[in-house]
Amino acid sequence: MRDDEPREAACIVKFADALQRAGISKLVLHAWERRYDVQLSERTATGRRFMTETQVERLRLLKLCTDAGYRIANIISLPDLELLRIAEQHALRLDLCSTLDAAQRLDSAALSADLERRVSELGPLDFVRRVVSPLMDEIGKRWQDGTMSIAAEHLVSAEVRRILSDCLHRFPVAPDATRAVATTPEGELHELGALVITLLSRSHGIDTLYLGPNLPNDQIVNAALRSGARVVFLSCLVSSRRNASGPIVALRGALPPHIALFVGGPGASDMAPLDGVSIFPNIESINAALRDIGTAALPARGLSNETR
Ligand code: B12
Repeated sequence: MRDDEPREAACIVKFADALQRAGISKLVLHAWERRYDVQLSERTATGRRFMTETQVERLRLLKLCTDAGYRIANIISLPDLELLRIAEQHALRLDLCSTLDAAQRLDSAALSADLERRVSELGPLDFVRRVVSPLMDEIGKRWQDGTMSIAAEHLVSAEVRRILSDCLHRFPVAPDATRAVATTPEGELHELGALVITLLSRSHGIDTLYLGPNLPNDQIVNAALRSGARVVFLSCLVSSRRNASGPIVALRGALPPHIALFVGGPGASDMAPLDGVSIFPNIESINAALRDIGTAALPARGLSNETR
């Protein structure tokens, strides 16, 4: 080490190596530092440039995000964790090119083979996280900006639905397992979220019956009673926003107190707390509750909004 280099040699990176690892040129780095008045590198007392490991990683993430199409002006002040999330989402989308191409061509055989390969490589739960969620998000974007036909979206939705349904038998449940039903409220046609929660709850040993989407309240209550369910899982995307929480309050009122009502999905995330209804903002937040139900530790009246 030369005299003018800082002491913590282990976490410092020579300027040229840092630029190479981040994949950007000196010119671009200087332009970003000047234009946005940020410090992305350090200088020794004698003016020699270097970077810390943390700075190299930040620069690498900034480069990945700009490659993903984000404008540097919009991301330069984001925290590292947010940059990492964007970069990961982009990597997942890139990885889905073959799936999206097959969908765009309406090539059902290729689409099916592609998704089957992914589910067998990843297993059902990782398949949902790493394939279904980013894939359906991207399809939603393309559908909205008119670059993907409704037919292509329908083809993918049908194929994902088939594969997730096939996966249900991979989680056999004990005959005395806690029972549940999963569905979407009347008017809600988005069903993949309800299938995902069926799959996840079965992975926790809960015997969840998938009832399909768009079910009127009286049918939900009837199915829950006839199947001996202790929990009703409800997935809400658009309908709950439109109709506010009225139908969910009505469902809570119609269900006997010993049956818990768990509501989740994007349409539930901005719902006001409701007495006797557990609202989950995302799939991760329900894991602890599912573990409790799987081990039969469900409170008599079900949970309420403490999970928010
Ligand atoms: C596929 C799709 C459809 C298909 C659904 C087919 C099917 N068989 O399910 C069809 C064609 C029917 C459809 C119709 C419509 N759609 Co649509 N659709 C989508 C799309 C592209 C994907 C949805 C999806 O399946 N995602 C994958 C699943 C796995 O994700 P998810 O449901 O969010 O579930 C995850 C979490 O939310 C959570 N979760 C879900 N449920 C639950 C429940 C519990 C208890 C828990 C804990 C967690 C949980 O876990 C899952 C895994 O992480 C989305 C785009 C998007 N970005 O979501 C638009 C989208 C949802 N649709 C939209 C719209 C506007 C519509 C229509 C109104 C369009 C129209 N003009 O007709 C209709 C409404 C129909 C209706 N009445 O319900 C909008 C909703 C906007 C809004 N916020 O209100 C979106 C966001 C598209 C957009 N960018 O505008 N759609």
